[in-house]
Amino acid sequence: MAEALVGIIMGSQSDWPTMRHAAETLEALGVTFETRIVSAHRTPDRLCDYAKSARDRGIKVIIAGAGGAAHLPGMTAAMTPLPVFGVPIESKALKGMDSLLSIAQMPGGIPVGTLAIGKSGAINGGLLAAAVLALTDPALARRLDAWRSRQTASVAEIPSDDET
Ligand code: RP5
Repeated sequence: MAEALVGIIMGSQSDWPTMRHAAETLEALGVTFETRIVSAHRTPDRLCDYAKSARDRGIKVIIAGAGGAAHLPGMTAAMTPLPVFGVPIESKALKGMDSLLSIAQMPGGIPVGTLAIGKSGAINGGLLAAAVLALTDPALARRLDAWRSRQTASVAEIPSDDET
């Protein structure tokens, strides 16, 4: 199997219904990825191992989804020089505002590219990771262009009464 270029990590199994949209986006673009549950709080040693080994294992970009006190993207970024994109998971209590602020408000020096809360953020995390890889992969750049063209073509000009 081809080596994974993108690491999709998440704090919990409960994040997967959101993070699978990042995986599906990468799959549609023909980008190899791996998925792991890595909790900053419950499995801190797994997080250290993952973040510290990612670059040497060939990973180029990490997409990290977490909810609530969402330390996973920031702690991952602290332990790897790879680009890290954070996806705030929509939490029950605060609708993901807690996740968003935890991920976005990094101190200067350790960047995390923060995406939208929930599904949109996961999709865009996949697209951003692909865009980074496309800088040095012309075939992927063409696939990304085609993906955008298909999206543009799918938008109707006139609204329809059809609810489906
Ligand atoms: C975070 O806590 C996870 O990223 C998840 O979004 C949230 C809740 O986790 P569970 O209690 O559902 O496992 O670490």
